[in-house]
Amino acid sequence: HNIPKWPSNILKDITENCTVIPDFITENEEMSLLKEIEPHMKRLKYEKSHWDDAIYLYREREQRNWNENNKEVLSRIAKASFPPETIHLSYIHILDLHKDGHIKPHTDSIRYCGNTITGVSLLSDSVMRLRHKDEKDIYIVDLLLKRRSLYKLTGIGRYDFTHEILDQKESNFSGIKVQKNRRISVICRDMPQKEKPPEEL
Ligand code: AKG
Repeated sequence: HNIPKWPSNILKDITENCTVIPDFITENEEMSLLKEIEPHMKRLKYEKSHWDDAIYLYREREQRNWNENNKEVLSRIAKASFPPETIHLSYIHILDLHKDGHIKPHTDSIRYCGNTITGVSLLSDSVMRLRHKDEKDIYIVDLLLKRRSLYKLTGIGRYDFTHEILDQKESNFSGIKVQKNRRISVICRDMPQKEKPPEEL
């Protein structure tokens, strides 16, 4: 993490709740995931813009069924990221970002995502930038997402900060250029919190 002087409560929350585990999967596990992802993905065309205009040059799909090896990896991701008993979505979101693509600052809608977003990065390193929603040029954290690492966003990083993936020209971390190529992320989310039942009259 790359953090300027911040109020200690924000700093503590973001440091505890927005984490990256390097080498979360092995090269073999990365290959095994790609083998199951690529045949479907390569039939799709890269899109220039997303329905809410958050992503540039990407293709995506959701996958529910996986082979046994990959299932094991996916359950390790869930175990590392969600508190026990959390119900996470059974569809895994797979996002293929072109070398020249990027993801603009956004927060995931509470209609589709609960408290946690977690993802493993395949094929390329990249930089994820978190910006505070009200102080977007002051409270900024960059996370280096190395190939095969697992990131997790929860707490204020999920709700009070936007996240984005920098385009290749801007991809620097601690002053060092990060080579961003085509990147595939395998993303898990927990279920949105159920709405409170209406109060009885
Ligand atoms: C999201 O799921 O909201 C993202 O921005 C995905 C980030 C990623 O590619 O890992």
